[in-house]
Amino acid sequence: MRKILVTGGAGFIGSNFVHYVLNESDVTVVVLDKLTYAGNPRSLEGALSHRANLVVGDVCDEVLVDELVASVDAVVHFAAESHNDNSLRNPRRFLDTNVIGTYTLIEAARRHDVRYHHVSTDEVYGDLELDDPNRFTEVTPYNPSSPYSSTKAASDLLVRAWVRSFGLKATISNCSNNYGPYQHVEKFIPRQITNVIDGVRPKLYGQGQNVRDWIHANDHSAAVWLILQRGIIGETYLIGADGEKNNREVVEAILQIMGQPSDAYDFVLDRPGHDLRYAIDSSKLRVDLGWRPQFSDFIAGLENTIGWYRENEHWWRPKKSQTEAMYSSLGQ
Ligand code: NAD
Ligand code: TDX
Repeated sequence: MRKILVTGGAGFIGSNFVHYVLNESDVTVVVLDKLTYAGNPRSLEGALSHRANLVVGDVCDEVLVDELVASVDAVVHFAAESHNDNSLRNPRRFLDTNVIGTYTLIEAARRHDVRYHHVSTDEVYGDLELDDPNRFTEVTPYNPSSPYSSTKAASDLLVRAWVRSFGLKATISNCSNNYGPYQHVEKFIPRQITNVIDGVRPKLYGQGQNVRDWIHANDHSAAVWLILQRGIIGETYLIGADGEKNNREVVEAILQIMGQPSDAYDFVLDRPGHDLRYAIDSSKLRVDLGWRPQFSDFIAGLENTIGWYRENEHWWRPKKSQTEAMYSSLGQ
């Protein structure tokens, strides 16, 4: 592999992956990103050079996608509408980008016989009871709950069908909740960190009992890079770092690290259809490809992330007031 196309490379995880690949290899990277409200070219600062360039455009643009895919050895598809709460208010964009965008990319990858890696989420499997001893595996049936997760599930199924029907050279990964620097302030952890910086109490949906399985974005990037090089065509790999925590525990940890009383939060209106618990069994990735998470200490990763938001207000401040206005209109 000499040159790869990374879609959504100005987003949270896509930009992390671009930095990772440039550090780990000699590969040249072309980023295709529409720069929606979620994309920020500043997340690629220090990456754009003779080995990486940014093309501003839409993954649904067939002509542009065809031209770019024809010029690379592999495609890694991160671009998506990624926020559940937005999908409940305005689902249409999720269908366009997540479903038609994926269709556009896999058609181009098929035409040009280019390796394709599809980045997806554990949310395609629905949710688990709090006391369920089982975790999601590669054979758990799909059962998505939200407009976001149903469009991601649809996109995964398109990829599987293109592998079987057309011999597309594809792999799929489904990862749990990511955290780390450069995450949009609409998401749970950065929203609460930046609220505390602003002297606002963190907001927990419902009773704060919902469980997410946290993984640092660097560990996700390392797993995707490994799958791209050593994954078996047609296979799905689950990515997770054994990081289950309920939302209350996460907010209490943020408050504690930021020097606030650990009960200084509020409960707000719950998310409709709110998935109760996600949990990943990543044995296949660990056994078959030898992957291990490097950020196994969640509190240390959170301290580092809080430090980044404290030092990089210029990055998140322009998005904060509009995001909070949206939440307050929903009673959240
Ligand atoms: P993000 O919202 O931070 O970034 C998405 C990026 O895609 C943005 O840069 C945006 O400008 C770009 N984009 C959106 N629509 C586009 C379009 N039509 N054409 C081109 N670019 C477009 O998302 P993220 O959290 O970095 O998620 C990246 C991927 O990882 C998504 O596919 C998501 O489903 C998946 N994922 C995310 C998580 C998580 O916890 N955030 C977990 C598992 C999987
Ligand atoms: O203010 C909040 N209060 C709160 O309690 C927000 C924004 C969220 N929450 C809860 C909802 C979830 O239980 O926190 C949890 C995490 O919420 P999000 O950050 O919105 O993430 P989630 O809905 O779990 O989805 C994330 O992980 C899977 C990503 O946004 C998806 O892109 C990914 O596929």
